Amino acid sequence: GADALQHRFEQVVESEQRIEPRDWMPDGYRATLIRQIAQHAHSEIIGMQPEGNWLTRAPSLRRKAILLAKVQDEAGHGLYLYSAAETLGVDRAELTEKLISGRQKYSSIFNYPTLTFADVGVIGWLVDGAAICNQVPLCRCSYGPYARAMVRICKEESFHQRQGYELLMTLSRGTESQRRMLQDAVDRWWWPSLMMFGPPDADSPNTAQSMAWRIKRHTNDELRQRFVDMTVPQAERLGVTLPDPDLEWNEERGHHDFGEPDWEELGRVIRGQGPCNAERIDRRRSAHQEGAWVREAAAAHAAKQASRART
Ligand code: FAQ
Repeated sequence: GADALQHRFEQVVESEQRIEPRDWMPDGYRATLIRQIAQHAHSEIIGMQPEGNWLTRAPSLRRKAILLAKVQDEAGHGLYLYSAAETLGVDRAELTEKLISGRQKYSSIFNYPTLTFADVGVIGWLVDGAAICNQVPLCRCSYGPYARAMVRICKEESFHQRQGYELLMTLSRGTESQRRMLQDAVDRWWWPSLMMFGPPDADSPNTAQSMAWRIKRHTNDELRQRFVDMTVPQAERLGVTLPDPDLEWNEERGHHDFGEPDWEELGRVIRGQGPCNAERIDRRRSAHQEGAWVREAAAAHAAKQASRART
């Protein structure tokens, strides 16, 4: 009966085995995964825009090839994640519709503008760095298809992070104005990167249940702390200052103390009022409309193949 199913589900989760698409799962578990995986997929797809903005203006052929590869990887990540969501009984077309009508979220970070080429490096270093911190534990998520998608995605994110750091290392060895450009990009992206981890634990309605289901493996604040600790020595090596006067090593805790991000700002960006929200969604909507003929042609082709196979 229902109790036996619930019991078996809990046993699988508690023994660190994986829940698979055909297994019984509580409705709330399914809904939470659809919400998180869809939001994650949308983030990868919308996340192509800020860096894509610099593809035609990369300073060298080498930088252009690297950036092109990275942006294409993000498209791939979006597609694996939509496929993982589809194993839960939703349809990718429906998820896209929810994104472009503003009914599903994507990461706040992609609503900030990319003003200089240094932003490309800083996105790799900080944004992909934060993504790795958040996503490595998701490789142990209790839902099999999501956990497995994360393994490959994390490998590619590591390459993204390295390319960003290497770009910034080059800038840091450059001219005075290149070093200023680097510092300016760090100043603009630091706080939004900390906000990627979500609201503080006390204001995070979903964390407790998602941890109990072993979808999330750490709280938002735990991961944010891990990210700060990981990033500080890298900033030192780059010779940049992280724009937080309260940032300092706390010997007793064995971690860095740091200041409070502007949570009001995160709330505004999540509600759609960030600097680039409207532009990002407009761009996504028009790309979707411009692609309508491709979807129609693919569907017509598939129908023709299927009818040939029958005869
Ligand atoms: N932005 O209760 P919680 C990438 C929402 S990395 C927007 O703490 P939860 C790689 C949250 O959905 C970025 N919304 O929620 C890349 C919830 O609203 P809801 C994507 C946010 O789910 C790099 C409400 O606030 N990564 O794409 C944000 O337990 C470079 C309450 O929050 C992922 O999605 C935010 N920052 O924890 C690509 C990772 N924070 O849905 C291109 C997977 C919170 O109830 C270029 N996701 N909200 O209406 C997660 O780990 C979690 O979903 C969190 C949020 C940690 C993001």
